[in-house]
Amino acid sequence: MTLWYEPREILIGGTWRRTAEVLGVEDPSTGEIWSEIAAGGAAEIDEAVAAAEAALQGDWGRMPAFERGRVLMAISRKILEHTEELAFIEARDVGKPLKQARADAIAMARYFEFYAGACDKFHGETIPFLDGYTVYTLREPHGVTGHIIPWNYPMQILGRSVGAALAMGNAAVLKPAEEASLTALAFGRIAMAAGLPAGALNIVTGLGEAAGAALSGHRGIHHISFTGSVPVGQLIQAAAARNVIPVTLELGGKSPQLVFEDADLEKALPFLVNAGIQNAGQTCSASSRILVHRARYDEVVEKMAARYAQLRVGAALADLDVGPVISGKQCNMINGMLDLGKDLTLAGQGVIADDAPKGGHYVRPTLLARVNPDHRLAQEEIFGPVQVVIPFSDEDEAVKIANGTDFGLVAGVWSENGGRQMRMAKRLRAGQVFLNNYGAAGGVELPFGGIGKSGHGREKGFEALYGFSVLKTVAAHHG
Ligand code: TXE
Repeated sequence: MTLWYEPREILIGGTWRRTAEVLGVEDPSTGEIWSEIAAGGAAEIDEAVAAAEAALQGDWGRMPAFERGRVLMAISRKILEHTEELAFIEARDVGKPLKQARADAIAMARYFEFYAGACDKFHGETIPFLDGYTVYTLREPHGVTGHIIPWNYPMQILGRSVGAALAMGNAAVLKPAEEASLTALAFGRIAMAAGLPAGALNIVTGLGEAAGAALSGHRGIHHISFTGSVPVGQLIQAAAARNVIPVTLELGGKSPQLVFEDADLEKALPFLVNAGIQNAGQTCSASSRILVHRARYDEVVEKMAARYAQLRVGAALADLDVGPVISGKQCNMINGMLDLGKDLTLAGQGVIADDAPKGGHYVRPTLLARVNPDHRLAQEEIFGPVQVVIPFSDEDEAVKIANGTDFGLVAGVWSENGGRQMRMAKRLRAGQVFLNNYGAAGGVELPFGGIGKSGHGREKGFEALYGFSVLKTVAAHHG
């Protein structure tokens, strides 16, 4: 394994450079510091924004759409050439099992492939108007786009956000999460080697309060996309309001899966559990609430509990079912939430492997039954491998419980009744509804985003291109 990147460097205007200060990076599997990143701040963000603006005025801004597509496609291919290295780095940095990290690298390549093909196929239109006029619209980039991404899926979120922004011809400034910046930096090397012009992508690592705040409040950016916590999302939206720029927020959720009495349980079961424990539950679209019709309630709890008993937790490179959570802070937060559930029915738990390193941040996957829908564990995002199972009696009650949180990101429905599927799809408050599946295999084509405190704006798919471009109307009077 060659670690072919230098994590203490940031990328500005096509040049890699160091900062005066560095930050230690912890391996969540061991609790040891295994790397360092540059601690960028306001000065580096200023330079990155200026470099992005210069790229828009230069080679990148003048590049024809089809050539942008070729560059994005070259990036996609290079990511695939480095899948194993990227997966290794991500597994150590985030703590996710190697197979999940590998899937994330492949998904990042797929985003660039998808958006490569879209570059020269997304355009304006002509509008019939008065005699003597020709009216048409132009789809243009916003200009400089800011991207603040979290640590749970660094590669996937980079792919969906930066991929779509570059496809529309924006120049991006990316601020990865301080906990897990290394694959973003490795991606920077890949993008430059694939021929992305200098300044089209700039990467500044550093703390959220420093580099992140400087980027979101910068007067030189024209759009900001953010994935992370609700409180920081509120700060980002306030900063965007001051500069009157558009903002895309993806802030997590409390996503339910509804299991009706006619559900095909054998098909549903793997999805019910996996959607709660994947990436140790640190997934914005994690299904942390399982709502089950009373007629099948005991059966579902029993079968889910049996799966939980088989779950093995260990170091990322041991590649078990579940890895550690990202940090001691996150671990304490999850355990604090679990303390609130001491009076609830503990239905099932996974097992921490004997050889899991002692300093790692391990949490036993936990299934809690007979939870009141108003309980804090059924209302607040836990962001750990914890699921609650709630009973319901009919469709109306199921919808009331499902829609009864501040969030609205994803919902899943398990039923063999076609009419019910359609009714649920309409009544559930969520940005994505999955019928007899959950997550639709992570498809990059599927628009994604939330309602309520889950945020607003849509990423992924063709829909993201609307968000990362602006429409100009041209009306020519020619007699
Ligand atoms: O998020 P933060 P944290 C939720 C989840 C988790 C909680 C806390 O519930 O337990 O948030 O996680 C940058 N100005 N999600 O503390 O702080 C930061 O550097 C500008 C859900 O990690 O929101 C990082 O790059 N930027 C979620 C990014 O924001 C700032 C994914 C996310 O960090 C900033 C992650 C500031 N003042 C957490 N402060 C999801 N939707 O999937 C921090 N940042």
